[in-house]
Amino acid sequence: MGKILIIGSKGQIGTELTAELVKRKGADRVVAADLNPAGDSPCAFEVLDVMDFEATAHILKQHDVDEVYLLAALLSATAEKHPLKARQLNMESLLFMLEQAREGKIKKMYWPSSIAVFGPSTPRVNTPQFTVNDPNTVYGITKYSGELWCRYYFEKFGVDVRSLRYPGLISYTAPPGGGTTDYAVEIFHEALKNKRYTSFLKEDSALPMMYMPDAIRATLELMEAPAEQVKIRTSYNVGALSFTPREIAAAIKRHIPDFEIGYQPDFRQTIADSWPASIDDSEARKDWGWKPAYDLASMTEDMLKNLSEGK
Ligand code: NAD
Ligand code: AKB
Repeated sequence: MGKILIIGSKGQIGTELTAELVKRKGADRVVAADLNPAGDSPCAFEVLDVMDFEATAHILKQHDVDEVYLLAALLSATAEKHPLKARQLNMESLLFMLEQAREGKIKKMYWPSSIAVFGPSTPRVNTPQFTVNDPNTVYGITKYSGELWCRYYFEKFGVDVRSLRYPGLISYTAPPGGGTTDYAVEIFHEALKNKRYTSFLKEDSALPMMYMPDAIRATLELMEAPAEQVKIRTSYNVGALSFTPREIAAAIKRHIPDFEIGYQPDFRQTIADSWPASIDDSEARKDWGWKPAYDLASMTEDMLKNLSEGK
């Protein structure tokens, strides 16, 4: 049996996905890779720039890889600052890996998309799976065109590529990597440290969010689903939570009564305004049984508990 390679393994998702894959499959079946070599790895680790295609192809061969999780990307806020770099990394790494799959060098791949594939003309509440997609951010444009490439390689060449449109992800293990939803992680750290947080989004700016244990489970459930159940080959809407900065602050205040929040919206507000407020994930529920476990109260309690214990 071939190995599983996670590219971008030191990021917010990669850290937890790598740990879970090692737990489920065994350390000898998993290889982690990232530009950033910091910290320990629970399995074999390679320092890799995925844009170095020769080195990436070499790692696929050297480790007998047959399944890839391609997580390396620039997220929404960083991508607005470095548009061409974002276009290059987010698109070309995907096309390189799709080509590897088309040539039979890997059997299966996962590539995450985002709620950023939607835009200002998309219905904002309970955003359907199939609707207007008119992203107006660099990041959203790369994610939406990436989705179309995934479907093209599936339909034309039979490449087994699977994808989820993650909402903003909340976790305590690794910091978020430069997105618009990062406030929903920062707020917990600041609440515990300083009992005060200044949000870069307005108090009533609702966005879809998900706790990381749900996101990791959704990813692995999709990857383990029989191929015929994976009917959408662009990317699946997956929902869990939807809240505003004011609502998450109130949830934290139930545990830390003297916590205070202030608001100083910056350029990320414009990005948030173009995204959905909540997501209709009925296709994912129907096709492969998606169901989130955490609501705002249970996510908040678990975040505060784990961060206070220094995890
Ligand atoms: P992150 O920024 O935390 O992690 C990305 C990792 O990729 C980092 O460890 C970085 O060092 C690595 N990386 C960057 N350039 C690289 C390169 N050239 N070669 C190898 N490694 C490189 O991002 P994340 O939050 O873990 O997101 C992972 C994926 O999930 C991205 O595609 C992102 O768009 C998507 N996503 C994330 C969220 C979220 O809320 N975290 C939501 C929607 C979609
Ligand atoms: C971001 O804010 O860029 C990400 C995402 C929702 O894709 N968290």
